[in-house]
Amino acid sequence: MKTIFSPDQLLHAPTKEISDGQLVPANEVPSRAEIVLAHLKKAQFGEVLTPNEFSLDPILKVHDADYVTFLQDFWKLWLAEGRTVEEVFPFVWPVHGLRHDIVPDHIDGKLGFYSFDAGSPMGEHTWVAARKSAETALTGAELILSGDNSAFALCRPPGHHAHRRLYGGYCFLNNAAIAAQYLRDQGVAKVTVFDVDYHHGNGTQAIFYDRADVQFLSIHADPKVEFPYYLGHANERGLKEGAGYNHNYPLPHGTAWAQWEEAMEDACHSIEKFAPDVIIVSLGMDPYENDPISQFKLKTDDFTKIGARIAKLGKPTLFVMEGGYAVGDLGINCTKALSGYLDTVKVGS
Ligand code: OKP
Ligand code: ZN
Repeated sequence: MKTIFSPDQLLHAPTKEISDGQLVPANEVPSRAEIVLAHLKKAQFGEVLTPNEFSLDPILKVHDADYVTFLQDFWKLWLAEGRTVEEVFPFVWPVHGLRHDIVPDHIDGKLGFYSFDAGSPMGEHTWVAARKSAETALTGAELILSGDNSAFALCRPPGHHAHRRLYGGYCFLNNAAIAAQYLRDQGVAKVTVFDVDYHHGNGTQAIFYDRADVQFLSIHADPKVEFPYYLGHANERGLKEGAGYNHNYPLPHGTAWAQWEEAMEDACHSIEKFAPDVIIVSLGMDPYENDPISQFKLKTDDFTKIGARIAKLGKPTLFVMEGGYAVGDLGINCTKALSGYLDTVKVGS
């Protein structure tokens, strides 16, 4: 299995985030990607390619043009306002009853307009890194189109929380959604996005909510008690043509393998029924028992089992990295998921 990664993805390097009422050290840091890369190399997992270059078109198929322009320009606007702080945070949002139809000119108004949390630091290089991260996913999609049975897009920053016109949850561009849409536009009829990150993939869900050509399934902590709080409930089943193509598995804090696996089995049956041509896995390693921001209890070997079950679905599969913040164990957990997949595919064929 080939891995795709660009060193430019390391340029987004937040040092702190807002959480629990204070500035705390950032969780979504460059070393996450570096440790995954190091472990894949150590396991002699396969070739590591840098992403191909793409025009903005495949990104603009998923994200609104004004949002992409904002991501490209916010740093300039921040500096123009005389700000010297290197990390950019919103602090006011157009929530219930406030207007959504006029985009403010001021940087602080724009930041709140285009975000849904205060926990996603941005800086000078965030756009470059996010764009490369999306191109890493797109290159993975190209590998699948050219006949590879699987690929690993080592995306960072992650993507699954980003909506068409909103950033949040450390995510700016929805890498998995951009890859899914690209596959569709290249003639792949049916795509499944299976999100195993600890957090609900609210952005991916929202992007495909009214569509029957992209199925979305997510196993995650119950939004009643976990970020992103306002999406990810079991009764969100899709709208219009998309009705029945969205599946959420909210699970309680403390969930360990047996309960997680039960949800995965159900999800896999829905995937089998949908019969996608390609599966994209939003691969978060944060259901891990030692993850600093998660309250699930998966163990390192459980990631092998996740990979193996996905392999049994028997479809070309693009793994797109999402979360996972126990940096010390992130490389091994990720390698376990991917080799669990690959070892099972090999035995099967
Ligand atoms: C991104 B991904 C913890 C605050 C956590 C946001 C979490 C974003 C997770 N006190 N804030 O899904 O792994
Ligand atoms: Zn997560």
